[in-house]
Amino acid sequence: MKIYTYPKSRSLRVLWTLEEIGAPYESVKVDLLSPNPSMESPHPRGKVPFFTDEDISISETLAICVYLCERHTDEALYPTKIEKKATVNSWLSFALTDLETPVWSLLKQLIYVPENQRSPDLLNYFRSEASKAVSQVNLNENYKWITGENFTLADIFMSHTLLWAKLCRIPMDKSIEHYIDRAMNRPAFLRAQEKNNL
Ligand SMILES: N[C@@H](CCC(=O)N[C@@H](CS)C(=O)NCC(=O)O)C(=O)O
Repeated sequence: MKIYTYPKSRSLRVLWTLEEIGAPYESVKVDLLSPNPSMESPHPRGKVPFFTDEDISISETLAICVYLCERHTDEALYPTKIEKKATVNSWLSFALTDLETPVWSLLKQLIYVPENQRSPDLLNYFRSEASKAVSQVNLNENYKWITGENFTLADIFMSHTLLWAKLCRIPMDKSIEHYIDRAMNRPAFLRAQEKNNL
């Protein structure tokens, strides 16, 4: 299995999934932003993450992570029981739509647009949409992780997107900050982060 990566990008979510599963893999860092890349991503739109497993090629972070869980039948990370899977899928969908859309739009403005070229109206709009989505994350205090006792794929996507929101200084409850910290202190996350940022 080969995964194409770039530091501080979504490829971290795939490496984290692989580390949680404990599957062997090879990671290849691509030259994402260079005008003359020495290593390009084979992704059809030149992005990361991109993944290959013998004759299978997959783009899109969630599709790769679900493939990995199903390939390795990781029942805890991505349950097969339909009720549990539906709960994990609900959080995955929330993470990638309501939460990630404004957070990623805001992050891109802050990272790629020079300060003197940013539109205050646009920034305020993304900030308010991101704050609304973060305020809608109600963690159940009886649950260890977002869907219950087990750490799942939903925690990888939710905690990483909430981390992006935190980096954009979106206000959040202490309980959410603690949730992010607990997720990011998992040994699998720490190994994945180290590999992704090489
Ligand atoms: N929907 C895609 C988004 C992938 C994506 O936009 N990746 C960024 C890095 S986090 C990228 O490759 N950007 C470079 C580009 O758009 O050319 C996914 O979830 O995998």
